[in-house]
Amino acid sequence: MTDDILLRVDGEVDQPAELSLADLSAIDAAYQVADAGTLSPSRRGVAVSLEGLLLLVGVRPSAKFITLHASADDFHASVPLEAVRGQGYFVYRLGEQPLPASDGGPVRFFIPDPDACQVGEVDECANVKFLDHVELTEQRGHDNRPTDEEQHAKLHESQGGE
Ligand SMILES: Nc1nc2c(c(=O)[nH]1)N[C@H]1C(S)=C(S)[C@@H](COP(=O)(O)O)O[C@H]1N2
Ligand SMILES: [Mo]
Repeated sequence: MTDDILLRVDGEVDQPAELSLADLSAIDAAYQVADAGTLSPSRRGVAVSLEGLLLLVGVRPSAKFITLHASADDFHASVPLEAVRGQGYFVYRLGEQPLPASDGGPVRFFIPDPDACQVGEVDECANVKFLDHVELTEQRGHDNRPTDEEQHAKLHESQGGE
């Protein structure tokens, strides 16, 4: 395992953190999911729950929104924390390596059963790939998810279509 920083977590937390693959792997086993395929059949890799991460950084009661930043392709989603607590995961590892980019790695946020894109706040678009920064805030943060079907179709086209 390398010591490269995969994920920065900051904002309304007691202990802002810069987490490597080893750091994420060291989160208590109670919060780890050894095979993301058990969350959703088409997924693979090791995941850690949002709860596990929030505990690690000491999330403050003032944190009302979670903003998921992917600087790699400038994609950002901000959702009410309550809406994803208990159902969000970070898939971060495949074997001893970070999750491959083909799976949305090195880290991807994953809600196993989201609404379809644009239908709800916690939609498939919020399953942010190439995640490198998680921010907990009092107010909604940066969110540039597509807001209409045309933008959404373009986004999917730019990623090889789906
Ligand atoms: N960084 C990043 N994450 C992203 C997107 C994106 O364009 N960039 N697209 C979103 C959309 S619209 C969808 S439907 C899902 C698709 O993820 P999948 O290909 O793993 O199913 O990723 C979401 N996460
Ligand atoms: Mo999508």
